Amino acid sequence: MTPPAERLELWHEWISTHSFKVRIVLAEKGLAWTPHPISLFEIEQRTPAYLAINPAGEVPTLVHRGVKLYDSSPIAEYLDEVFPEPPLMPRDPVLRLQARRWLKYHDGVAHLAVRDTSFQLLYKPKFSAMPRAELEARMARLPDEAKRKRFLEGANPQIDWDALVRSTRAAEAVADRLESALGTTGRWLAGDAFSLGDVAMASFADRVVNLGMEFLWETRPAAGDWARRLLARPGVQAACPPAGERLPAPAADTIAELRRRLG
Ligand SMILES: N[C@@H](CCC(=O)N[C@@H](CS)C(=O)NCC(=O)O)C(=O)O
Repeated sequence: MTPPAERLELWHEWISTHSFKVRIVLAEKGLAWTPHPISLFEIEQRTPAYLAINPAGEVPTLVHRGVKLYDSSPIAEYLDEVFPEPPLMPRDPVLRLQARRWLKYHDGVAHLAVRDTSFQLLYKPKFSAMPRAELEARMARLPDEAKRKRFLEGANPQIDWDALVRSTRAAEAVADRLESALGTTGRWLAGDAFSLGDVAMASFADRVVNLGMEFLWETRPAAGDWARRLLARPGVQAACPPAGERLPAPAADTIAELRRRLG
């Protein structure tokens, strides 16, 4: 039996893109972990019990050897250092740099494109189905005013088409970057071996499917091929949200209308 300090305890949300990254690393390395699900819809990230674990009120948090570890990209690198097999960082320093750049790009850019498209197409139907008073009571627990305001817009079930087109254009730019990189980096994003660079961008590939936006790959065949190979990996599959945790995909006519507006 694993001694308690050696156990990997993960506070996570199934549909959180940052949590997904850590779950993939755990699965690719065949590591067992103890799940502590945090519902972001219930704003459980702001309960006193969770703030005692992660004062920033974000998921994921990994606890290992009595240490609380924060921020998904540094956590992914930590796991790769402490559990080196199979390695998820290339040996070549230039390829290592590339893998780190994808981690940074995900957290700073790709994640935002996914967040904003998801808000319009996946979260709004869920938020707007909630009684307004309940939504307000939940959002009041968020200290960040901009975030609170953004989520309260979810009370309106109508898609904000300008916002959706803008965020889909941002997703197109991410897809362009994947396409041009895959023409030069090799089979994966940082060389010929699967690495943390691919782990970083896996949530983008996964969310494209959930959003019904596979049309992004139509003119970007290398990126589409990469996304399909990535999502077929057993480690990535094991890390994916179970069906019951996913938000329903948008209707086909919503995607058709989006494509019409994208031109
Ligand atoms: N820097 C953190 C960011 C994590 C993050 O933004 N998590 C989101 C879910 S994907 C979250 O917990 N949001 C809740 C909130 O901000 O209230 C990381 O890389 O892990």
